[in-house]
Amino acid sequence: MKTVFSPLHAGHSGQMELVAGEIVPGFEKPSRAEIIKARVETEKLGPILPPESHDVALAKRVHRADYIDFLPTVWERWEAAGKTGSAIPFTWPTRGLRGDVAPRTIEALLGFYSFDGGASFVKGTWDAIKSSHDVGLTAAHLVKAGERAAFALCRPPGHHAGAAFMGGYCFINNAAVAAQWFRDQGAARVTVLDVDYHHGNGTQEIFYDRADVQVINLHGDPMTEYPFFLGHADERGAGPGEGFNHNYPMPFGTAWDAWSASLDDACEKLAAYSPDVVVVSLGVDTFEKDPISHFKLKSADYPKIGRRIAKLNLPTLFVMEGGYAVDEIGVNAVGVLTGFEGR
Ligand code: 6XA
Ligand code: ZN
Repeated sequence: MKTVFSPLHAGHSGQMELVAGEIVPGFEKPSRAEIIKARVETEKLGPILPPESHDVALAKRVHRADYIDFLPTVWERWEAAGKTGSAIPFTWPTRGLRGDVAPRTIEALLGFYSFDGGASFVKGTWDAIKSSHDVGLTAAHLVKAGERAAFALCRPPGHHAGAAFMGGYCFINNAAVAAQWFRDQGAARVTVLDVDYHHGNGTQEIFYDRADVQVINLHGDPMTEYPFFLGHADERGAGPGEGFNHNYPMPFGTAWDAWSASLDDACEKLAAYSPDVVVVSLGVDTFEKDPISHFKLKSADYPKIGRRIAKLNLPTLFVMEGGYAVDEIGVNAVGVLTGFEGR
């Protein structure tokens, strides 16, 4: 399997995040991608290719244009306002406030275009976002060209990013952009299968009222787990999309037996939908030692995930999302891919 990777991810480094009352160094750090890349090499998964540049007009197929146009301007506006450190949002247009009027200052716009204080900017952030977008689309091209599967080693991740907001380390929703691109290239139906520990609220929002992209999420129950405000089992899609969104919220402590039962059920729904291509939002923060998550999967479980997905026998794009147990992130993420390849 070919991997697409860009060194430009590394400029998104040293950013702070707001989490549960504290401003802390981001768990989403460059070593994550570097360790996965090193494991791709030692496991001889296949060639590692640089991304080709793709127009962000493709991202605007699933994101609002004004949101995508805002992202490259953040850091220069932040510096022009005399600020340093990390650009972190702090005020959000929740219920009872105006979410329809874009304010003018950078500190206000950060809140306007986000849902939490978890996606923050430093100087190299936009270049990393753009490279991650390019990585996802370049890998999608490989699958379109006939590869059975490809691995988009995206960083930053994407699945929390909605049509017009960032959050949870995510800016552009790489998996959603790729799914839409496959549709635009002629795929009749596409499934996004999200196995990250956290609910992919952005992907769900983007495709919620559509029947042409099935979205399936396995994740920590939002009653107790981030992102808290989406991801319940009764969210099944709306209008023409009714019945094409499937959520599998699971409690803290969930281990392989229960998790894989959800995966089996999800794969049955996926197979019944009969998509032309599958986009896997591949997070490995389901791991028992993940520092911010509460499932109990073991390293030996990840190849089993890959084998189950391979049984679908469909063209498959793997898009990297979360995973913060850095020492094991390479073993676990690449374990899914080697499992997919039957080894
Ligand atoms: C709160 C936790 C963000 C989780 C990000 C993630 N700052 N999403 O891994 O999949
Ligand atoms: Zn996650």
